[in-house]
Amino acid sequence: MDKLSELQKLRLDFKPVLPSILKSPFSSIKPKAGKPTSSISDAAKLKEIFKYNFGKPVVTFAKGKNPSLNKKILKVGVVLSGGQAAGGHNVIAGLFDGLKKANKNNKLIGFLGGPSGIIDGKMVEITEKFIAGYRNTGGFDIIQSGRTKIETPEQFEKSKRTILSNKIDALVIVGGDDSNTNGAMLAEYFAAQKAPVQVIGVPKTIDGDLKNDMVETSFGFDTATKIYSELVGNICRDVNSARKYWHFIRLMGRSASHITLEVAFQTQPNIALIGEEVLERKMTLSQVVDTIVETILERADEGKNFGVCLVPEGLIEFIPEIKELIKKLNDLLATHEQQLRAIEQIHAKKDYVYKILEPRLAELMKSLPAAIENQLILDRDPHGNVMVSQIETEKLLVEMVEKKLRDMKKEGAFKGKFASITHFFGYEGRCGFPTNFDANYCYALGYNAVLLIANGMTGYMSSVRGLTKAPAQWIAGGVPLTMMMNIERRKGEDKPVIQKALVELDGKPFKAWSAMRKKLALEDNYLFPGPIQYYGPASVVDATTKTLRYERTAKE
Ligand code: FBP
Repeated sequence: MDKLSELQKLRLDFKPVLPSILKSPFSSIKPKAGKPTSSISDAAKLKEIFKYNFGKPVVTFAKGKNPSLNKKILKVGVVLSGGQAAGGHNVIAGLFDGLKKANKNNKLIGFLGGPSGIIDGKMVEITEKFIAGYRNTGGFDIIQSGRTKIETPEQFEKSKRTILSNKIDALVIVGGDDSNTNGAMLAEYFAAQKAPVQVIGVPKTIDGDLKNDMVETSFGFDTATKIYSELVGNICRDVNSARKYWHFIRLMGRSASHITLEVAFQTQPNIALIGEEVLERKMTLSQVVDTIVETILERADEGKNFGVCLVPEGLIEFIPEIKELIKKLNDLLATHEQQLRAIEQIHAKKDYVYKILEPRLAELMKSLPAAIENQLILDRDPHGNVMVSQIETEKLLVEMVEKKLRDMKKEGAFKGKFASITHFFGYEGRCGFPTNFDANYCYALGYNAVLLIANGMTGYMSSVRGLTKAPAQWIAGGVPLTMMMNIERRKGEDKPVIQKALVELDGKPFKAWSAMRKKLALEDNYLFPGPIQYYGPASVVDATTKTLRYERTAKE
């Protein structure tokens, strides 16, 4: 039996390229601080909550003598939090190599199974031998992940105990917006408790919704969108060959439609719905269905009873009437948690929910297919988010499109045929071998986090920028977590959170898509990106996402 595939063996030897600035000895890299920062909004409230960490400056590393570098031996803990994203293992490899470069006696500890590993004190020391088998590989299996939120005073206290009793100097939290929000809370807690523990975040999520000027993309987005693009491209070719089905493909990405937009650029399907546009235009569910039907009819008129429609998994949350329903359900599920937990049968749970909802919203809920109703009242994740990956929006849309076309057929308004196939591409995009981009980016993020720690920073996110350039030219530094925050309603309460970056309708990527979509709806200009390539010409193996190229060329 083989232990490793040929590609596995080859990828272990890939040497990530560090930004040039990070290659110097640490004592020759100086942090340059910018001006004090604020938050996205709600500055006064956030200043009150984050008394110790609010307003810190953005930091960029530059060449120069650094006499204030912390030379003491460091013990750093790392945790992988939330959904998997390709490159997590390289963050750990970058951390490990950075720590050993600073001092061979430095230690890296991995908390097992996500944040619960910190609470429960479950950990493992990461050694050269241990990390060797994981370099440049996908997945989070080196120390696994989890979605526990460190929330209650007891959990904060237990986390502090684990960290102090193990003499850990700094904690690196690799996570998305919610996990990094948790990181900001921990940094503040440690500061308030006078516990000498630094907290540094690393931007992870395939969803691509943790980004701003200083954090150009989260890791994993590049690999996930390339994997989905290969699959969608293959379906486009099948569609174009068989010419008999409409494929409705739901793509992961939580609330934001960045993944769908990027896959649309890479494959040029006939329809790509963008949740943020649906919200902005306040489109009802039946209006969304109408726009799909319009394209189906136009294509049928040309004898094309086939096509590809991309559906972002978060679409359902953006349809105003359903958004209102979900918002209400979020509050009610939190306030009636115990009562609902005591009810076992799903139909009884639904009856209970109908009674506590306003009649108008109860009627709306009853009008949805039973499966969708059930999915809407599923438990929220520990951060209070609806688990949109469990809601089969593509099936809801197909059901409604079919009904509309049946009615039109009876009236003689539709003469074509409609046969559909639904898909959901989600989990298959999260653990592939990281692209060269993600392998380099993650390694740099981990390595850079060590520099932030050695320079005494806390409450910062590791930031590596200038990503459309070659890795050697990337800029490294840190961005204060509070700078990305605002106050939002979660589980029925106002909470400080890192704001999700949604698709901006006046941004270059969306504008580029809206300029091309009319033509793509009718013509069949499908693109077939094929599988990720790791070896070959730079135009193929090092290509960043189109989203990043559109966004950064708009700004540079
Ligand atoms: P993160 O935000 O934690 O990175 O999660 C990303 C994601 O893959 C979403 O796209 C998806 O909706 C969700 O995780 C699925 O969660 P789970 O893995 O708990 O089923």
